[in-house]
Amino acid sequence: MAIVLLTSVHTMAQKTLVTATKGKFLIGVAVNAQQVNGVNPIETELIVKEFSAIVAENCMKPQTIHPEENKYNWNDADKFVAFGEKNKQIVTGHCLIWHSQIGRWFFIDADGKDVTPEVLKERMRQHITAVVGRYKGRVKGWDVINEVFEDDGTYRDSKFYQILGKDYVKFAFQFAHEADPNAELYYNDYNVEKPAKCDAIVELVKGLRAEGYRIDAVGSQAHMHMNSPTFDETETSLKKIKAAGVKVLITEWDISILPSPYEGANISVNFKYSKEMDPYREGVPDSIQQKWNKRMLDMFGLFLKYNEVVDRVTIWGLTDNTTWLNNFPIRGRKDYPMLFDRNNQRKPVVDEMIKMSKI
Ligand code: 9MR
Repeated sequence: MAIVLLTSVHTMAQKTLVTATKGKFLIGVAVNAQQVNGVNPIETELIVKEFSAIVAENCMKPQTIHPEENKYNWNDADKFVAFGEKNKQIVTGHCLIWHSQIGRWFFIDADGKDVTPEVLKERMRQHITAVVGRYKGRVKGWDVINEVFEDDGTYRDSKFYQILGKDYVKFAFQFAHEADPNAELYYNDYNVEKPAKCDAIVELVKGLRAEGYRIDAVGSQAHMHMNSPTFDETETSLKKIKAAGVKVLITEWDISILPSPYEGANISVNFKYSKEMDPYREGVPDSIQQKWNKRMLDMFGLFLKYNEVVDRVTIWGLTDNTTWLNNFPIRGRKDYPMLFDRNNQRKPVVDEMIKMSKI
């Protein structure tokens, strides 16, 4: 009897979201450079055991991987891709073209003036060809372009847009496809739940597809707060993307438990620290924790409901220790948005998510 009991406890401990959601969607995690380098073996074990897909939190971004015109830093990105292969995880590349985290050199000539459209297009081609080409056949899909639109659906006034106009988006998809014709290609953005932004993305996707460009999915970053986006806004965005004929990827999911002065993920935004905005330094009160759990489960239930079109749900980080939200949009706070706590323990909400997944 005692043995049977032990076995069943052991089996229960083995259940993961990966197995529970099998056939529905992939469960991914963003891994940071320390994790890629295996600095903390407990974190490594969790990444391998609890997730079926990985994405690089930072090491493939233009500024990191291509800091100067003829200089590439492949070190961490190579390790990241090898890590996924070794552990039989699906590897996503993030991100090829983004207005942020990109060396200034990309847009200027030797005199510091904006380059011509031809030069910028050629730099995009070289960058994308080098990065996608290096991992050809090993990366399942790429966040080709990140954050093109403002929340009101207008084009972001980025250097790419200023120099090349809207066409920079097409160029990015074209070059990525040429570099690895078998790779999936994604459009990625935050606040996809905002109606005007979602509509703009859907229009873009339809236009690209009508012109014969490959685009497989819209990545909805899904950086969420306790009260926004609403459940209905989120569901509507999933429906709209589905209707556009592409898959949805939940690419950077987290729900901040802290009060926020800002809705969005534009990392140049920063607010001053105050104690009132950092209320849970000593721990999260039970009532708030329950509210967060419910919100996680509501959203996860929605992803499950749309699993026919949702291909992957990726959490933007592993533990509450390592989440970017401890420093955004206010530096030095204590947030609790991840599936694992500061002691690397799996939160009870994961068991609830596992139960929901089997229905
Ligand atoms: O989580 C990332 C953080 O560690 C970096 O400092 C930051 C700038 O590179 O980017 C964060 O990740 C962003 C992602 O690449 C794109 N969407 C918004 C994410 C959160 O800012």
